[in-house]
Amino acid sequence: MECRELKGRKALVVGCGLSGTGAVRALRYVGAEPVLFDADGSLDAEEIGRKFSPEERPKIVLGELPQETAEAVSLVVLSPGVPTDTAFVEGFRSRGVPVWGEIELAYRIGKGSVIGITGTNGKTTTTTLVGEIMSACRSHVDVVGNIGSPYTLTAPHAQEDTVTVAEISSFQLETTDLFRPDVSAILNITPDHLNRHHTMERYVAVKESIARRQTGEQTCVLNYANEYTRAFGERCPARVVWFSSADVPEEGYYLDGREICRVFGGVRERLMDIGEMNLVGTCNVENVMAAMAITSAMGVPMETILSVVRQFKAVEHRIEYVATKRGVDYYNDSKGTNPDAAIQGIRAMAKPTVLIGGGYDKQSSYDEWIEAFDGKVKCLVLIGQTRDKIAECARAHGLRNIILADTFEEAFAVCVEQAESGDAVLLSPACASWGMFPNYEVRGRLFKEMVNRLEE
Ligand code: UMA
Repeated sequence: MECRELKGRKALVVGCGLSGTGAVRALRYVGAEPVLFDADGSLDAEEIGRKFSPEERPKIVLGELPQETAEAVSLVVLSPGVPTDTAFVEGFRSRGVPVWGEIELAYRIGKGSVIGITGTNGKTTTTTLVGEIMSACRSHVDVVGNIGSPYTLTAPHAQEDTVTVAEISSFQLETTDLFRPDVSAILNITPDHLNRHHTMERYVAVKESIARRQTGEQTCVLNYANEYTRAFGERCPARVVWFSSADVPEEGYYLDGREICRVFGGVRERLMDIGEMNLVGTCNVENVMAAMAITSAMGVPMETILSVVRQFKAVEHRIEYVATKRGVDYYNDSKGTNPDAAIQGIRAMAKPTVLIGGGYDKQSSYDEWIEAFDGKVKCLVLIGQTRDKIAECARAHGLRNIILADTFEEAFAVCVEQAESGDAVLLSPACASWGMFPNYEVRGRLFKEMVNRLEE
Protein backbone atom coordinates (compact mmCIF):
# COMPACT_ATOMS: atom_id res chain seq x y z
CA MET A 1 0.00 0.00 0.00
CA GLU A 2 1.40 3.38 -1.07
CA CYS A 3 0.14 6.60 0.49
CA ARG A 4 -1.20 7.80 -2.88
CA GLU A 5 -3.37 4.68 -3.08
CA LEU A 6 -5.13 5.82 0.09
CA LYS A 7 -6.99 8.59 -1.74
CA GLY A 8 -10.72 8.13 -1.19
CA ARG A 9 -10.19 4.99 0.92
CA LYS A 10 -11.23 4.48 4.50
CA ALA A 11 -8.44 4.23 7.07
CA LEU A 12 -9.01 3.30 10.69
CA VAL A 13 -7.10 5.26 13.35
CA VAL A 14 -7.07 3.54 16.74
CA GLY A 15 -6.69 5.78 19.79
CA CYS A 16 -7.98 9.33 20.27
CA GLY A 17 -4.89 10.73 22.00
CA LEU A 18 -2.05 12.80 20.58
CA SER A 19 -0.90 10.21 18.10
CA GLY A 20 -4.40 9.42 16.78
CA THR A 21 -5.19 13.11 16.29
CA GLY A 22 -2.01 13.57 14.25
CA ALA A 23 -2.77 10.44 12.20
CA VAL A 24 -6.23 11.74 11.25
CA ARG A 25 -4.70 15.00 9.99
CA ALA A 26 -2.01 13.16 7.99
CA LEU A 27 -4.61 10.83 6.47
CA ARG A 28 -6.75 13.80 5.43
CA TYR A 29 -3.63 15.28 3.84
CA VAL A 30 -3.24 12.22 1.57
CA GLY A 31 -6.95 12.28 0.74
CA ALA A 32 -7.99 9.25 2.79
CA GLU A 33 -11.19 9.07 4.81
CA PRO A 34 -10.21 8.54 8.44
CA VAL A 35 -12.43 6.76 10.94
CA LEU A 36 -11.23 7.53 14.47
CA PHE A 37 -11.89 4.74 16.95
CA ASP A 38 -11.20 4.57 20.68
CA ALA A 39 -11.98 1.56 22.87
CA ASP A 40 -12.84 3.89 25.75
CA GLY A 41 -16.62 4.23 25.47
CA SER A 42 -16.73 6.87 28.20
CA LEU A 43 -15.04 9.49 25.99
CA ASP A 44 -17.07 12.37 24.58
CA ALA A 45 -17.29 12.22 20.76
CA GLU A 46 -18.23 15.88 20.47
CA GLU A 47 -15.24 16.99 22.49
CA ILE A 48 -12.93 14.83 20.35
CA GLY A 49 -14.52 16.25 17.20
CA ARG A 50 -13.67 19.78 18.34
CA LYS A 51 -9.93 18.99 18.02
CA PHE A 52 -10.40 19.09 14.23
CA SER A 53 -11.41 21.69 11.69
CA PRO A 54 -14.72 20.90 9.89
CA GLU A 55 -12.82 19.64 6.79
CA GLU A 56 -10.55 17.43 8.86
CA ARG A 57 -13.16 16.00 11.21
CA PRO A 58 -13.26 12.18 10.99
CA LYS A 59 -16.09 9.81 11.70
CA ILE A 60 -15.70 8.97 15.42
CA VAL A 61 -16.53 5.56 16.89
CA LEU A 62 -16.21 4.88 20.63
CA GLY A 63 -16.42 1.65 22.65
CA GLU A 64 -17.03 -1.16 20.14
CA LEU A 65 -16.04 -1.12 16.49
CA PRO A 66 -18.88 -2.45 14.30
CA GLN A 67 -17.83 -5.36 12.09
CA GLU A 68 -18.91 -3.60 8.89
CA THR A 69 -16.70 -0.59 9.73
CA ALA A 70 -13.74 -2.89 10.40
CA GLU A 71 -14.31 -4.64 7.07
CA ALA A 72 -14.51 -1.39 5.12
CA VAL A 73 -11.01 -0.09 5.95
CA SER A 74 -7.91 -0.39 3.73
CA LEU A 75 -5.41 0.64 6.39
CA VAL A 76 -5.15 0.66 10.18
CA VAL A 77 -3.02 3.23 12.03
CA LEU A 78 -2.44 2.27 15.67
CA SER A 79 -1.57 4.71 18.44
CA PRO A 80 1.57 3.65 20.35
CA GLY A 81 -0.39 2.73 23.48
CA VAL A 82 -2.44 0.10 21.60
CA PRO A 83 -0.97 -3.41 21.97
CA THR A 84 -0.20 -5.07 18.64
CA ASP A 85 -0.65 -8.72 19.63
CA THR A 86 -4.40 -8.77 20.22
CA ALA A 87 -7.20 -10.54 18.32
CA PHE A 88 -8.44 -7.07 17.30
CA VAL A 89 -5.19 -6.24 15.46
CA GLU A 90 -4.65 -9.80 14.24
CA GLY A 91 -8.09 -9.69 12.61
CA PHE A 92 -6.92 -6.92 10.25
CA ARG A 93 -3.54 -8.49 9.57
CA SER A 94 -5.10 -11.84 8.67
CA ARG A 95 -7.24 -10.08 6.06
CA GLY A 96 -4.11 -8.47 4.58
CA VAL A 97 -4.94 -4.96 5.85
CA PRO A 98 -1.65 -3.13 6.55
CA VAL A 99 -1.19 -2.04 10.18
CA TRP A 100 1.04 1.02 10.54
CA GLY A 101 1.82 3.38 13.38
CA GLU A 102 2.57 7.08 13.56
CA ILE A 103 6.20 6.69 12.48
CA GLU A 104 5.45 4.60 9.38
CA LEU A 105 2.60 6.82 8.18
CA ALA A 106 4.58 10.03 8.70
CA TYR A 107 7.78 8.63 7.17
CA ARG A 108 5.93 7.65 3.99
CA ILE A 109 4.43 11.14 3.68
CA GLY A 110 7.48 13.18 4.70
CA LYS A 111 10.54 14.38 2.79
CA GLY A 112 14.09 15.34 3.72
CA SER A 113 16.42 13.56 6.11
CA VAL A 114 15.39 11.64 9.19
CA ILE A 115 17.19 10.92 12.45
CA GLY A 116 15.57 8.20 14.59
CA ILE A 117 16.54 7.92 18.25
CA THR A 118 15.50 5.06 20.50
CA GLY A 119 16.79 3.39 23.68
CA THR A 120 15.34 2.60 27.08
CA ASN A 121 16.60 5.82 28.65
CA GLY A 122 18.02 9.15 27.57
CA LYS A 123 15.85 9.45 24.44
CA THR A 124 14.25 12.76 25.29
CA THR A 125 17.46 14.50 26.37
CA THR A 126 19.37 13.22 23.33
CA THR A 127 16.55 14.04 20.90
CA THR A 128 16.23 17.57 22.29
CA LEU A 129 19.99 18.16 22.11
CA VAL A 130 20.21 16.73 18.57
CA GLY A 131 17.31 19.03 17.60
CA GLU A 132 19.17 22.06 18.98
CA ILE A 133 22.45 21.14 17.28
CA MET A 134 20.72 20.56 13.93
CA SER A 135 18.82 23.87 14.30
CA ALA A 136 22.15 25.66 14.70
CA CYS A 137 23.06 24.85 11.09
CA ARG A 138 19.85 23.92 9.24
CA SER A 139 16.79 26.11 8.74
CA HIS A 140 14.05 23.45 8.81
CA VAL A 141 14.27 21.09 11.76
CA ASP A 142 11.30 19.21 13.26
CA VAL A 143 11.65 17.45 16.64
CA VAL A 144 8.88 14.88 16.89
CA GLY A 145 7.60 11.50 18.12
CA ASN A 146 7.52 10.03 21.61
CA ILE A 147 8.79 13.38 22.90
CA GLY A 148 5.14 14.46 22.75
CA SER A 149 4.68 15.96 19.30
CA PRO A 150 3.37 13.50 16.69
CA TYR A 151 5.53 13.05 13.59
CA THR A 152 2.33 12.96 11.51
CA LEU A 153 1.72 16.66 12.22
CA THR A 154 4.99 17.84 10.63
CA ALA A 155 5.48 15.23 7.88
CA PRO A 156 2.97 16.81 5.42
CA HIS A 157 4.93 20.11 5.51
CA ALA A 158 8.42 18.60 5.21
CA GLN A 159 10.62 19.66 2.27
CA GLU A 160 13.80 18.15 0.81
CA ASP A 161 15.92 20.31 3.13
CA THR A 162 13.91 19.41 6.26
CA VAL A 163 15.64 17.44 9.00
CA THR A 164 13.26 15.42 11.18
CA VAL A 165 14.60 14.36 14.56
CA ALA A 166 12.30 11.63 15.89
CA GLU A 167 12.29 10.17 19.39
CA ILE A 168 10.92 6.68 18.88
CA SER A 169 9.63 4.33 21.59
CA SER A 170 9.53 0.56 21.37
CA PHE A 171 5.74 0.85 21.06
CA GLN A 172 6.19 3.00 17.97
CA LEU A 173 8.81 0.71 16.43
CA GLU A 174 6.41 -2.24 16.56
CA THR A 175 4.37 -0.71 13.76
CA THR A 176 7.14 0.34 11.37
CA ASP A 177 7.85 -1.34 8.04
CA LEU A 178 9.66 0.74 5.40
CA PHE A 179 10.91 3.28 7.95
CA ARG A 180 14.62 3.90 7.33
CA PRO A 181 16.33 6.76 9.14
CA ASP A 182 19.47 8.32 7.66
CA VAL A 183 20.99 8.15 11.11
CA SER A 184 19.57 5.90 13.81
CA ALA A 185 20.65 5.53 17.42
CA ILE A 186 19.97 2.96 20.13
CA LEU A 187 21.20 4.65 23.29
CA ASN A 188 20.93 1.64 25.63
CA ILE A 189 18.65 -1.32 26.28
CA THR A 190 17.66 -2.39 29.80
CA PRO A 191 14.46 -4.18 30.92
CA ASP A 192 11.35 -2.01 30.45
CA HIS A 193 7.79 -2.38 29.17
CA LEU A 194 7.97 -6.14 29.66
CA ASN A 195 4.23 -6.29 30.29
CA ARG A 196 3.77 -5.16 26.68
CA HIS A 197 6.64 -7.00 24.94
CA HIS A 198 6.50 -10.06 27.26
CA THR A 199 10.16 -11.12 26.97
CA MET A 200 13.46 -9.28 26.96
CA GLU A 201 14.31 -10.95 23.61
CA ARG A 202 11.25 -9.40 22.01
CA TYR A 203 11.90 -6.00 23.56
CA VAL A 204 15.52 -6.07 22.29
CA ALA A 205 14.40 -7.17 18.81
CA VAL A 206 11.88 -4.32 18.64
CA LYS A 207 14.55 -1.77 19.61
CA GLU A 208 16.97 -3.18 17.01
CA SER A 209 14.33 -2.87 14.30
CA ILE A 210 15.08 0.87 14.10
CA ALA A 211 18.09 -0.09 11.93
CA ARG A 212 16.40 -3.01 10.13
CA ARG A 213 16.07 -1.21 6.77
CA GLN A 214 19.37 0.67 6.94
CA THR A 215 22.34 -0.23 4.74
CA GLY A 216 26.05 0.62 4.85
CA GLU A 217 25.15 4.05 3.43
CA GLN A 218 23.36 5.01 6.64
CA THR A 219 24.71 5.28 10.15
CA CYS A 220 23.62 3.61 13.37
CA VAL A 221 24.98 5.06 16.63
CA LEU A 222 25.30 2.43 19.36
CA ASN A 223 26.39 2.27 23.00
CA TYR A 224 29.55 0.17 23.39
CA ALA A 225 29.07 -0.04 27.17
CA ASN A 226 25.63 -1.70 26.96
CA GLU A 227 25.66 -5.47 26.44
CA TYR A 228 22.65 -5.56 24.10
CA THR A 229 23.62 -2.68 21.83
CA ARG A 230 27.24 -3.87 21.75
CA ALA A 231 26.11 -7.31 20.59
CA PHE A 232 23.85 -5.71 17.98
CA GLY A 233 26.86 -3.89 16.50
CA GLU A 234 28.05 -7.22 15.11
CA ARG A 235 24.84 -7.72 13.11
CA CYS A 236 23.79 -4.16 12.41
CA PRO A 237 23.31 -3.57 8.65
CA ALA A 238 24.33 0.12 8.90
CA ARG A 239 27.75 1.72 9.40
CA VAL A 240 28.18 1.63 13.19
CA VAL A 241 29.54 4.57 15.18
CA TRP A 242 30.08 3.77 18.87
CA PHE A 243 29.97 5.83 22.00
CA SER A 244 31.04 4.62 25.43
CA SER A 245 31.43 5.95 28.96
CA ALA A 246 33.40 2.82 29.95
CA ASP A 247 35.80 1.55 27.26
CA VAL A 248 37.56 2.90 24.20
CA PRO A 249 35.80 1.64 21.05
CA GLU A 250 37.65 1.11 17.78
CA GLU A 251 35.73 3.91 16.04
CA GLY A 252 33.69 6.46 17.93
CA TYR A 253 33.28 8.61 21.01
CA TYR A 254 34.50 7.79 24.52
CA LEU A 255 35.25 9.21 27.93
CA ASP A 256 38.86 9.48 29.05
CA GLY A 257 38.81 10.63 32.69
CA ARG A 258 36.78 13.86 32.51
CA GLU A 259 37.28 14.38 28.78
CA ILE A 260 35.04 13.41 25.90
CA CYS A 261 37.25 12.18 23.05
CA ARG A 262 36.77 10.51 19.69
CA VAL A 263 38.80 8.14 17.58
CA PHE A 264 38.40 7.58 13.84
CA GLY A 265 40.92 5.82 11.59
CA GLY A 266 43.30 5.59 14.55
CA VAL A 267 43.33 9.37 15.01
CA ARG A 268 42.39 10.46 18.55
CA GLU A 269 40.92 13.87 19.32
CA ARG A 270 40.01 15.49 22.66
CA LEU A 271 36.67 17.28 22.32
CA MET A 272 35.58 18.73 25.67
CA ASP A 273 35.85 18.49 29.45
CA ILE A 274 32.59 17.23 31.01
CA GLY A 275 32.77 20.17 33.46
CA GLU A 276 31.82 22.38 30.50
CA MET A 277 28.38 20.70 30.33
CA ASN A 278 25.37 21.96 32.33
CA LEU A 279 24.11 18.40 32.87
CA VAL A 280 24.84 15.98 35.70
CA GLY A 281 25.38 12.21 35.72
CA THR A 282 27.11 9.63 33.53
CA CYS A 283 23.84 9.03 31.69
CA ASN A 284 24.01 12.60 30.41
CA VAL A 285 27.64 12.24 29.32
CA GLU A 286 26.43 9.26 27.26
CA ASN A 287 23.53 11.28 25.85
CA VAL A 288 25.93 14.06 24.86
CA MET A 289 28.34 11.63 23.19
CA ALA A 290 25.45 10.03 21.30
CA ALA A 291 24.23 13.45 20.15
CA MET A 292 27.77 14.32 18.99
CA ALA A 293 27.99 11.06 17.04
CA ILE A 294 24.55 11.54 15.44
CA THR A 295 25.01 15.16 14.41
CA SER A 296 28.57 14.64 13.23
CA ALA A 297 27.28 11.79 11.02
CA MET A 298 24.76 14.34 9.67
CA GLY A 299 27.69 16.56 8.65
CA VAL A 300 27.54 19.21 11.40
CA PRO A 301 30.99 20.69 12.12
CA MET A 302 32.38 19.75 15.58
CA GLU A 303 32.78 23.45 16.48
CA THR A 304 29.01 23.98 16.12
CA ILE A 305 28.23 20.79 18.04
CA LEU A 306 30.47 21.80 20.95
CA SER A 307 29.10 25.31 21.18
CA VAL A 308 25.47 24.02 21.42
CA VAL A 309 26.44 21.31 23.95
CA ARG A 310 28.07 23.96 26.19
CA GLN A 311 24.81 25.96 26.34
CA PHE A 312 22.40 23.04 26.65
CA LYS A 313 20.40 22.68 29.91
CA ALA A 314 18.59 19.61 31.36
CA VAL A 315 15.21 18.90 29.83
CA GLU A 316 12.07 19.16 31.93
CA HIS A 317 11.36 16.16 34.20
CA ARG A 318 14.86 14.66 33.81
CA ILE A 319 16.80 15.17 37.07
CA GLU A 320 15.49 18.74 36.87
CA TYR A 321 16.38 21.05 39.76
CA VAL A 322 13.17 22.79 40.85
CA ALA A 323 13.95 25.00 43.88
CA THR A 324 15.47 25.08 47.36
CA LYS A 325 12.89 25.56 50.10
CA ARG A 326 13.92 25.84 53.76
CA GLY A 327 17.36 24.44 52.89
CA VAL A 328 15.93 21.40 51.05
CA ASP A 329 16.75 20.93 47.33
CA TYR A 330 13.83 19.61 45.27
CA TYR A 331 14.46 17.62 42.06
CA ASN A 332 11.88 16.48 39.53
CA ASP A 333 12.85 13.24 37.77
CA SER A 334 9.31 12.24 36.79
CA LYS A 335 10.83 10.88 33.57
CA GLY A 336 12.40 8.16 35.75
CA THR A 337 9.63 5.82 34.59
CA ASN A 338 11.61 2.57 34.94
CA PRO A 339 14.21 1.29 37.44
CA ASP A 340 17.15 1.93 35.13
CA ALA A 341 16.21 5.59 34.57
CA ALA A 342 15.58 6.01 38.30
CA ILE A 343 19.05 4.59 39.06
CA GLN A 344 20.51 7.55 37.16
CA GLY A 345 18.28 9.88 39.21
CA ILE A 346 19.39 8.66 42.65
CA ARG A 347 23.04 8.40 41.53
CA ALA A 348 22.98 12.11 40.66
CA MET A 349 22.01 13.05 44.26
CA ALA A 350 24.84 14.15 46.53
CA LYS A 351 22.78 14.70 49.74
CA PRO A 352 20.59 12.60 52.08
CA THR A 353 17.44 12.11 50.01
CA VAL A 354 13.73 11.67 50.61
CA LEU A 355 12.62 9.76 47.54
CA ILE A 356 9.14 9.39 46.01
CA GLY A 357 8.77 6.08 44.13
CA GLY A 358 6.05 3.83 42.77
CA GLY A 359 3.29 3.99 40.18
CA TYR A 360 2.00 1.79 37.38
CA ASP A 361 3.14 -1.85 37.36
CA LYS A 362 5.23 -2.69 34.29
CA GLN A 363 6.41 -5.88 35.98
CA SER A 364 9.87 -4.47 36.57
CA SER A 365 12.29 -5.75 39.17
CA TYR A 366 13.33 -3.11 41.71
CA ASP A 367 16.40 -4.74 43.29
CA GLU A 368 19.05 -2.90 41.28
CA TRP A 369 17.34 0.44 41.81
CA ILE A 370 17.21 -0.06 45.58
CA GLU A 371 20.85 -1.23 45.62
CA ALA A 372 21.76 2.05 43.89
CA PHE A 373 20.35 4.01 46.87
CA ASP A 374 23.78 3.46 48.41
CA GLY A 375 22.74 4.65 51.90
CA LYS A 376 21.53 8.01 50.53
CA VAL A 377 17.77 7.43 50.83
CA LYS A 378 16.76 8.48 54.37
CA CYS A 379 13.08 7.93 53.64
CA LEU A 380 11.29 6.16 50.78
CA VAL A 381 7.76 7.40 50.14
CA LEU A 382 5.74 5.02 47.95
CA ILE A 383 2.62 5.52 45.88
CA GLY A 384 0.53 3.71 43.26
CA GLN A 385 -0.02 0.14 42.16
CA THR A 386 3.57 -0.94 42.84
CA ARG A 387 3.94 0.52 46.33
CA ASP A 388 3.62 -2.78 48.24
CA LYS A 389 5.89 -4.65 45.84
CA ILE A 390 8.59 -1.95 46.14
CA ALA A 391 8.17 -1.73 49.94
CA GLU A 392 8.71 -5.48 50.25
CA CYS A 393 11.79 -5.34 48.04
CA ALA A 394 13.19 -2.31 49.94
CA ARG A 395 12.69 -4.08 53.28
CA ALA A 396 14.53 -7.11 51.94
CA HIS A 397 17.43 -4.76 51.14
CA GLY A 398 17.43 -3.47 54.73
CA LEU A 399 15.64 -0.14 54.22
CA ARG A 400 13.56 0.74 57.28
CA ASN A 401 12.06 4.19 56.78
CA ILE A 402 9.36 3.39 54.21
CA ILE A 403 6.08 5.30 54.15
CA LEU A 404 3.09 4.37 51.96
CA ALA A 405 0.89 7.21 50.74
CA ASP A 406 -2.56 6.99 49.14
CA THR A 407 -2.28 10.07 46.96
CA PHE A 408 0.49 12.05 45.33
CA GLU A 409 -0.39 15.07 47.47
CA GLU A 410 -0.07 12.97 50.62
CA ALA A 411 3.32 11.64 49.44
CA PHE A 412 4.53 15.18 48.88
CA ALA A 413 3.37 16.27 52.36
CA VAL A 414 5.31 13.34 53.86
CA CYS A 415 8.46 14.45 52.00
CA VAL A 416 8.15 17.99 53.33
CA GLU A 417 7.76 16.62 56.84
CA GLN A 418 10.68 14.18 56.58
CA ALA A 419 13.25 16.40 54.85
CA GLU A 420 15.52 18.64 56.92
CA SER A 421 17.74 21.49 55.83
CA GLY A 422 20.69 20.02 53.88
CA ASP A 423 18.59 17.17 52.40
CA ALA A 424 17.20 16.64 48.92
CA VAL A 425 13.70 15.55 47.89
CA LEU A 426 13.63 13.60 44.65
CA LEU A 427 10.64 12.49 42.59
CA SER A 428 12.09 9.58 40.61
CA PRO A 429 9.44 6.86 40.78
CA ALA A 430 10.99 4.02 38.69
CA CYS A 431 7.45 3.45 37.38
CA ALA A 432 5.15 4.94 34.76
CA SER A 433 2.57 7.41 36.04
CA TRP A 434 -0.42 5.63 34.49
CA GLY A 435 -3.24 4.85 36.92
CA MET A 436 -2.65 8.09 38.84
CA PHE A 437 -1.82 10.49 35.99
CA PRO A 438 -2.29 10.55 32.20
CA ASN A 439 1.51 10.80 31.76
CA TYR A 440 4.79 11.58 33.53
CA GLU A 441 4.62 15.23 32.47
CA VAL A 442 1.42 15.87 34.46
CA ARG A 443 3.01 14.08 37.44
CA GLY A 444 6.20 16.17 37.19
CA ARG A 445 4.33 19.45 36.76
CA LEU A 446 2.14 18.80 39.80
CA PHE A 447 5.30 18.08 41.81
CA LYS A 448 6.86 21.36 40.66
CA GLU A 449 3.69 23.31 41.44
CA MET A 450 3.63 21.89 44.96
CA VAL A 451 7.33 22.72 45.44
CA ASN A 452 6.84 26.26 44.19
CA ARG A 453 3.88 26.76 46.55
CA LEU A 454 6.02 25.91 49.60
CA GLU A 455 7.18 28.83 51.70
CA GLU A 456 10.84 29.83 51.42
N1 UMA B 1 -6.60 3.05 23.38
C1 UMA B 1 -7.46 2.25 22.63
N2 UMA B 1 -7.22 0.90 22.62
C2 UMA B 1 -6.19 0.33 23.31
C3 UMA B 1 -5.31 1.16 24.04
C4 UMA B 1 -5.55 2.52 24.04
O1 UMA B 1 -8.40 2.73 22.01
O2 UMA B 1 -6.03 -0.90 23.24
C5 UMA B 1 -6.84 4.50 23.40
C6 UMA B 1 -7.02 5.05 24.80
O3 UMA B 1 -8.35 4.90 25.25
C7 UMA B 1 -6.61 6.51 24.62
C8 UMA B 1 -5.68 6.49 23.42
O4 UMA B 1 -5.70 5.16 22.91
O5 UMA B 1 -7.71 7.36 24.34
C9 UMA B 1 -4.29 6.85 23.90
O6 UMA B 1 -3.29 6.52 22.96
P1 UMA B 1 -1.77 6.42 23.44
O7 UMA B 1 -1.71 5.69 24.74
O8 UMA B 1 -0.97 5.86 22.31
O9 UMA B 1 -1.37 7.93 23.79
P2 UMA B 1 -1.15 9.22 22.86
O10 UMA B 1 -1.77 10.38 23.55
O11 UMA B 1 -1.56 8.98 21.46
O12 UMA B 1 0.44 9.42 22.98
C10 UMA B 1 1.32 8.58 22.23
C11 UMA B 1 2.45 8.13 23.16
N3 UMA B 1 1.89 7.38 24.28
C12 UMA B 1 2.30 6.12 24.58
O13 UMA B 1 3.16 5.56 23.98
C13 UMA B 1 1.61 5.44 25.74
C14 UMA B 1 3.21 9.34 23.66
O14 UMA B 1 4.33 8.89 24.43
C15 UMA B 1 3.74 10.15 22.49
O15 UMA B 1 4.32 11.34 22.96
C16 UMA B 1 2.59 10.50 21.53
O16 UMA B 1 1.87 9.30 21.13
C17 UMA B 1 3.10 11.14 20.23
O17 UMA B 1 3.92 10.27 19.53
C18 UMA B 1 4.23 9.06 25.86
C19 UMA B 1 4.72 7.81 26.59
O18 UMA B 1 4.36 7.63 27.74
C20 UMA B 1 5.09 10.23 26.31
N4 UMA B 1 5.54 6.96 25.97
C21 UMA B 1 6.10 5.76 26.60
C22 UMA B 1 7.43 6.06 27.29
O19 UMA B 1 8.07 7.09 26.96
O20 UMA B 1 7.83 5.22 28.14
C23 UMA B 1 6.37 4.70 25.54
